[in-house]
Amino acid sequence: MKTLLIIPPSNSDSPLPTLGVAYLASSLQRAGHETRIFDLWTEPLSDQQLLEKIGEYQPDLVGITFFTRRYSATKKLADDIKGWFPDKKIVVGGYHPSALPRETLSEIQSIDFVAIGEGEETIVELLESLPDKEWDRVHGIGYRGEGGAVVLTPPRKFIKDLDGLAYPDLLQVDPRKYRIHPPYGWFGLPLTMITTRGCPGKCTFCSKSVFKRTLRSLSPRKVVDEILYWKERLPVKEIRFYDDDFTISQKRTFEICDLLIEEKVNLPWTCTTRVDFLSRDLMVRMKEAGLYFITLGVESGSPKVLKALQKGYTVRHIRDAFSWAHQLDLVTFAFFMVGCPEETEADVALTMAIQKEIKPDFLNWGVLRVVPGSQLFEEFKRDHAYDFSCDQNPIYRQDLDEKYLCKLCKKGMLTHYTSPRGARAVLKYFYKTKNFGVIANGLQWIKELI
Ligand code: B12
Ligand code: SF4
Repeated sequence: MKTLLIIPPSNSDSPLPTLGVAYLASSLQRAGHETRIFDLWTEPLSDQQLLEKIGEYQPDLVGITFFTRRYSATKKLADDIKGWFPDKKIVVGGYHPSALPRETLSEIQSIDFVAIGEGEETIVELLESLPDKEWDRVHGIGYRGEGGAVVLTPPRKFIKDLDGLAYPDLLQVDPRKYRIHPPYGWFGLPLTMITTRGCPGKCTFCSKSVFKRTLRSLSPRKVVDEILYWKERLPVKEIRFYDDDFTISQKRTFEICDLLIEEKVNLPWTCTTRVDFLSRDLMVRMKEAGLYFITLGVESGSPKVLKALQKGYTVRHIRDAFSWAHQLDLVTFAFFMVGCPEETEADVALTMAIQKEIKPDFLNWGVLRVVPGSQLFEEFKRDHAYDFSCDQNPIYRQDLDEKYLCKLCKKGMLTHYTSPRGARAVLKYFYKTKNFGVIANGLQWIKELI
């Protein structure tokens, strides 16, 4: 049978391969089903082109990955496809429908099914259930039953052994089609990988609708085998681990580093993690194994706000992590947030102060927004209406003016990028990458900040 998977278009300026869809494709292929991916993020199609291409391919099932921030594009895709081909079944999956399955089916009538949670097994079973219309036996889905009432089947169990998964189909979700964007990609085309699923952390803003709080990981051997596999097939020049918290198990990270060295992988790499999931020894080993750039969530410099966000780390962890990273001459990227629970102007001042103290090379400030599947969203929806059709998540602090919060973000970023350290980091990036194509974008961005 044939499945068409679609990645909706996005105007995000930081495109990265959508690994979830790449995993679905390889899982379908392994089960013997032909699968095609239309990645409209990298290769937008006009309505006419899309209609013609679907008409030519004639899939039995159309699957669309659904991000909250791409609500309107996803709805339009489903509406168009159902309008052109009323008999084609459409399933959506991902964080948004996993958090809001009933709402998704009620709001978007063109969607036949929502997949809730991990999708590799669900999509194969759903596809195979279509001829006999036995989809009520498929766990982890929702659909409209008799009289239009939404039916949710029992939850899908997690795949126990992630090592058993086929490699994501990166020949279809092709990293070469993605523009490398600053401040990443110092050495060239990145191989993007996700090596863990689920996180026991309790951060209140983080969506847990798909992978929940149980940590599952690829074994170090599998991680390195996958790198070697893709290194032979794609002209990758570095690795970008985009796990939420790559070093969540320090023991596993040491083992990955040992293998990267042992197998002479020789690719520089970057990862994102939490400041308290690190030690100096681990960082030293990571650097020996090729780490050159580390992204760390700082969020706030206020102990009170860190506690309110249930981050589980302290300002001391932030200081230590940055100090080790500087000693090892790693490129550092810090994330900060404003508009947090219990945050006052004095707390924002503490965040500004910690930014100056820890001296990251690159940084980003964002306004805290509530995303479906997070603890904050559950609290928020009790008192506030929400509407995602505008492709934006509501700000958490409804008592504050959004423009004021955006201004704080701009201030935080401008303070840094006009400082010698920030300016030096940007110049170094351009010097190293010769990525001059993005200078115009950078200048536009600075203009907007001012
Ligand atoms: C890498 C990443 C990014 C990258 C790239 C995203 C991409 N192309 O995939 C970038 C940096 C661009 C990004 C941006 C943003 N992100 Co992001 N990101 C992630 C991250 C860390 C990994 C995604 C991933 O690859 N997961 C691994 C794969 C295997 O899982 P998956 O994608 O969920 O797919 C599985 C299932 O969901 C399901 N599935 C998915 N699609 C479909 C479709 C069908 C038909 C079926 C059946 C099943 C199915 O099956 C898949 C296999 O099991 C996740 C957190 C996480 N750990 O997942 C956050 C996450 C997805 N991001 C999030 C957010 C909030 C954002 C931003 C809004 C941040 C911001 N403030 O700008 C933007 C939005 C961008 C946009 N306009 O869409 C939230 C999403 C919450 C939500 N309700 O949508 C997450 C969950 C983080 C969190 N825990 O809160 N992100
Ligand atoms: S933000 Fe990171 S550490 Fe916190 S719960 Fe989410 S994944 Fe875990």
